[in-house]
Amino acid sequence: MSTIKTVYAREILDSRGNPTLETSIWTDDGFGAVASIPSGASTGKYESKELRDGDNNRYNGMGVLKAVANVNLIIAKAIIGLDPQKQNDIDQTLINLDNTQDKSKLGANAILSVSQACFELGAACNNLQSFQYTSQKYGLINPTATRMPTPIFNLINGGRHGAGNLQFQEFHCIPSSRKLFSESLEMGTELYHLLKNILIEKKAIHSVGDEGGFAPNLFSNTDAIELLVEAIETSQFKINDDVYMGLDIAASSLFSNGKITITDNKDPMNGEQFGAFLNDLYHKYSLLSIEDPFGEDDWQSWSNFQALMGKQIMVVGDDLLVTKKNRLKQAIETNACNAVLIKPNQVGTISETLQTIKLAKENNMSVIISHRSGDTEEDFLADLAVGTGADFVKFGAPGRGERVAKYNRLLYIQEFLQNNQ
Ligand code: 2PG
Ligand code: MG
Repeated sequence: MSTIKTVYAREILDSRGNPTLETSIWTDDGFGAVASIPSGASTGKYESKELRDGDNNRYNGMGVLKAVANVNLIIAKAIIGLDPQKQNDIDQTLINLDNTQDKSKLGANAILSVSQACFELGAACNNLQSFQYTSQKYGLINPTATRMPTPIFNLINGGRHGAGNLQFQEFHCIPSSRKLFSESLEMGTELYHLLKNILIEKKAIHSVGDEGGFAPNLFSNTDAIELLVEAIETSQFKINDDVYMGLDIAASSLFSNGKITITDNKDPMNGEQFGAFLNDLYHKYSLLSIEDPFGEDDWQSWSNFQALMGKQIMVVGDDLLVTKKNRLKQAIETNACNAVLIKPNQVGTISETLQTIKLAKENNMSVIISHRSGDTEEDFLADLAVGTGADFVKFGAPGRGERVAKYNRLLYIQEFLQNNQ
């Protein structure tokens, strides 16, 4: 049996130029794994907390040297000698060591970097790739090249991710799940380039936001949807057949005193009015999914919306659920949504992430594995998505290194599966 011999964390940079952790773990018999951790901008109130130094003399207070020290000096001692394949034991050790509800003592960033590196190390010790290890260990699916997750491409970035004036955070193109992953990637990329040309022709801003999508200044959010329609209509693909559209409203950042103000409507709207507005958008554009249409505490609006729209579209809980099993349970009980966004750093360990995925699947909810707006060249999420049989992945636009690292990993996995079946 391999046991953990060395644990070493260091500070690296993420795609926004902010520090994050990279943790390497080795076994006594020479296996090793490295994991780096992303960071969100539109973070949910109920997420586990990343630990930042708050020292304004370094990286505007965003340094993670305290979290690094927590790994190297505290966590290392507790997990050296353990079997990296015992993921639940390792994660429980981390949870006990931290002993807070939101992992704020050691930092969810410190804890996840270790949890994820251990998971990848467990795969390495078995001479398996992480997606194979995931599917074998948790028995959620037997991956094949034709059962890969469908990519959700975030082609226009607004809200906290773009410097433009759009209130909605993300405008998605979603290929039909009939397509092979490689065909979907080709489609997403073709639409990405067409959209760029359209913006150039309109003399609009075509520089990109945090997730690689364009961040133009437009009159309204509906205009951004119209741009996606134009790109699709210019392409060889048929709208609502080959390709669909979706939105992440990220409404927690937009509602204030129970009302949302957007440039599409001259008056602020309450939850009910905004639900009706989104219903109209659905009828006009046949959207496939809408993420975070309401704030994370507005359970009633969520349930009303799910009752109204849940049969037609994916109602996706991100900030609402923060990848936590107890919040997902509440959503199931209150019928608040029918799809869950999974971001391991919202909860802080891989075991807890897998428990949430399992609960979602048991309740026939769609599962979407998601990056964060600040991310690294880490590609583990691609393996997690394939290994758990997730329905979708949301890894941003097909541009920028930290986004394509994950799409490229999916390409590799598809090819591997095609050649080994
Ligand atoms: C989201 C995410 C990722 P952030 O809201 O879905 O796209 O953004 O990482 O900023 O929370
Ligand atoms: Mg979101």
